[in-house]
Parts: sequence; structure tokens; C-alpha cells
Amino acid sequence: HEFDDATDGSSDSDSDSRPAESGHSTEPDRKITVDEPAGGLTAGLDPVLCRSNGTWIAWGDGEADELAVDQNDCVHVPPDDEAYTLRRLWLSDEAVDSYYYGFSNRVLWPLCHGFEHLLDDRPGDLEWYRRVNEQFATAVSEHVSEESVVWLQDYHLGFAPALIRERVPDSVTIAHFWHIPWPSPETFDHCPAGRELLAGLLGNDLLGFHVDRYAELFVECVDTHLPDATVHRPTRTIRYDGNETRVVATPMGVDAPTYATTSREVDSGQWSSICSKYDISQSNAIGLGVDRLDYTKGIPQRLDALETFFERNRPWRGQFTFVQKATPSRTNIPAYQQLGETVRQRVERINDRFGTDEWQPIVYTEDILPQEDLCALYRNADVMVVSPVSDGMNLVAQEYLASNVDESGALVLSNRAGAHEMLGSHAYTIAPDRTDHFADTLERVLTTARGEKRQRISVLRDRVFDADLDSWMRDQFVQMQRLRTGTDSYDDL
Ligand code: ADQ
Repeated sequence: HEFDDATDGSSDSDSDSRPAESGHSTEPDRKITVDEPAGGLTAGLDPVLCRSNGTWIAWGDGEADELAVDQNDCVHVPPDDEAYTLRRLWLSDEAVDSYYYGFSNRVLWPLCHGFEHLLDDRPGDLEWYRRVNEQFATAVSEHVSEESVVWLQDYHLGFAPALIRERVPDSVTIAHFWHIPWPSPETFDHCPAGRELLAGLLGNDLLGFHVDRYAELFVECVDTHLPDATVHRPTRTIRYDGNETRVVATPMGVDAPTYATTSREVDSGQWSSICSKYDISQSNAIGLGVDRLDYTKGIPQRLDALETFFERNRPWRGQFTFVQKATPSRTNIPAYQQLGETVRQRVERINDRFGTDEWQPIVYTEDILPQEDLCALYRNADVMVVSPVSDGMNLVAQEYLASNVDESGALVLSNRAGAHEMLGSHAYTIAPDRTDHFADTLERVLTTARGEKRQRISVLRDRVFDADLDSWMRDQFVQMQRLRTGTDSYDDL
């Protein structure tokens, strides 16, 4: 599986493997095993589905997925307990290319992140997006009862809510979480089938975004582009085509306790072996970046700031190593290939310019790391740099804080990440394009007294633990429950 965001009816886009999180694999004896992901939305959804005996509808891929299903394309999870059903949808190669690598990732992704110039609306892609959304809607309608709650994830399913609404009883609750930003009405003007997308999303009872700004922009877009809709701005409630949609901001969190536990378990031997594997001197100060190789993540901007930093701060040469983990993603889309080349060239240039026989300024890796290694890096990094140009939330910033159990690090955070609304007050804020200020901030962080850094990170860690994945999940279901019955009980759902 490509390491990319998930594309399924109730999965996430937080970069676990595509397409389904609880993926199947075949062991050499052809026994089917279920791979359980550590942390992330999938791990959070698992217990919810177990409790509700629900159905998870996901696009399946590969031989093991096909072998695992029964004649109704369903698998019981976990196999020995049958707590919930995983229903697979099968997409042709053409559908994957047009629906996923086409309309979802060449149109909606750049549009929502304000990269209109990268929009590539190829003939046929929109039609495939429509068809696959219909396929999901039909599958949903085959699994619902009068009282069902349907929860959709992300921009791959923008038309689906209205299509589901047409196919299921009125008593069914439909909710959706949009994991990426929502653009301004001016940017949204560039969206092919924009009205259809808005109408699709207004099939929901509840539509969630990470932050108020995106929720507000969505309401503005409806106001601007959908004259038949009735918009009540103070409550962000929209009536359209006989349905009422509540638009809310519910910032997503990470599984903070698990990150902290895994980090605490990292022993010095493990850390030494990671350092020797990547040729990092343990006595150096360590900077860290962890991203999918995506043009929204601001990696070239970060490298520019690092180059300026090394240019200006001769004493830090040989004393500071920046580890950049960049995971290739959507590599058959030209904009991503281009970005990969730019990043690799820039790393090489910086290393050629400042590196010595004993020291590399930038340690660059495209490896997918096991969770323990990732946590070891988070725990030991003196400065974490999260510098997206646009990002719905950014979970890496939160994972770092949860994992930095010794409270010895510092977070440099872009003012364009959704996470900035939650963490901006005590992080070191940068604007990704202001290279000089970015470089100065790196220098400032590296020279700030331990006490001040500890005080900042301790506040931030409390926030990440207070608003973790579990609390986000509860919040979603409490809001759905409120809409259904006017009560708040999550456990009764
Ligand atoms: P993404 O754009 O994928 O998600 P992000 O929130 O940063 O971005 O999450 C990335 C995840 O992938 C993190 O959990 C990180 O640990 C993991 N990861 C990255 N590289 C890795 C590697 N090499 N090895 C192992 N793990 C790696 C979208 C939106 C975000 C939003 C999330 C959740 O774009 O803005 O925060 O969904 O809603």
C-alpha cells in the first residue's frame, strides 16, 4: 500500500495506509491476518464500532483483502469475536486513478489548501468521483436501519451525504468530518461542480471541521454559491432541500496516552541504534520534521530557513542536525513528483554546502518508521518544526508534544496550520515564507533557557492530553446524539 491518506467510507486521512486501516495481509501459509494500526483515528474508531456492532465501509485493495471477505464482501472484525463488520467496496484501476488520484487529489485537495494553480480537472475524473460516491451511498443504504448513525470521513466523499439521504429513512443521522481546510468563497469559485459539492455536504445532519475558520468559510460559501439555501449564521445552521445541517468546529486530537507510553518505553540502546542507523551524533542538538511529501507541508520553505540558519550561525555547524522524515505520497501526480525532486535537490545542496566528513546538516529519509522509532525521535528532538503552508490540523505537532515526555523540547509551528489555533500561544510561531524570521526563530529556540522551554511545552502537553483523540471522538458522538434526541449520553448511542 502506498503510504497515503485513507480513502474509505469511515476511515481517516491521517496518513495511515490506504485504503483500509484494519488491513489484511496473507502470511506465507496463506492464513489471513488483520493488521491493527497503532494510534490514529482508526485505533480510536475501533472500540466505537465494537460497542455499536457497526459496519465499516471501506475500499478494499489487494489479494488478501479479496480473500478475507465472504460472499457479501464482508469481514467480521476481530475474526474471533465478530464485534463489527468491515464491508469492502472494489474499485477498478480506472476508478482509483480518476476518483482518488483525479478529482479527490488533483482538484479538491489543491483547491481546499488554496493551491488553485495546481488544480488539474481531467476529463472523466468528476464523473468517476460521482460514481464512486454513489457506490458508497448504495453500500451504506444496504447496511442501515431506521436508527442508524452514518459517519463519513473526508473530502473523498463530498457528494455522498445527499446521495445517502436519498436512499435511507429520514430517521437515520448522517454526520461527516472534513479533515482538510475549507477555502474562501473566491477560491471555491474555481471548484468544478462546486454547487453539487455544497449540496452533497448539505445532506448531512452534522458537518465538522477542525477549526472555526473553516466552518465559517463553509457557511460563507453556501451563502455565496447556493442561493436556495437558508443560512442561520449565529448557529451555523443551514436549511437546504428539506434537510437541516449543523456546521461545527471540533479540533481533532491524537492518542496522547499511547504516544507517551511508547516514548517512555524507548530505552537508551534503542535511541543509540537509531542514531547510528541515520548517522546522527548523539551529542548534537536535534531538529525534526515529519511529513508526507506534500506541497502543503512547507518542506522547501523549511529547508530554506535551515540554509539561512546555517549560513548565519557558524558555531551551530557540526553541533545541530536536522532530521527530515518525508514520506512519498500520491507519487503518480506530477505536482508531487516535482516536489520530491525539489526537496531532494535542496537537501543535497545544503549538505554539500555545509556538511563535513563527520557531520551532515540534514539527515533526510523517506523510510516509513515503526511507531517506536518515531516516538524515539519525538522524545529526543530538541526542536520540532511543523511549517505547513496550509494544513487542516496537523497531527504531527500534537504527537510530538504527547511524546516529549521529558519536556525538554520545543515546537516551532506555522501560523497556517489548524493546530496553531490550539497551540499557537505557547509554540514558537513562524510564517513559512518569512525565511529570515524562520531562521532567527530556530536560533532563538536553540539558545533559549531550558526553564522557559519547559514551561511552554508543559502547557502545550496539557492541552494535547485534555483534547486527545478520545475526547474528540466523544465530542462527535455527543453532538450527533444531541441532534437525534436532545440528550448528551455518549454511552447510550
Ligand atoms: P495528513 O495531511 O496526512 O492528514 P498529519 O495530520 O500531519 O497530515 O498526519 C500525518 C500522520 O502520518 C501522523 O500521524 C504521522 O505520525 C504519520 N506519519 C507521517 N510520516 C510518517 C512516517 N514516515 N512513518 C510513520 N508515520 C508517519 C490530514 C490533514 C491534516 C489533519 C489530518 C487529521 O491534511 O491536516 O491533521 O488529516 O485530520
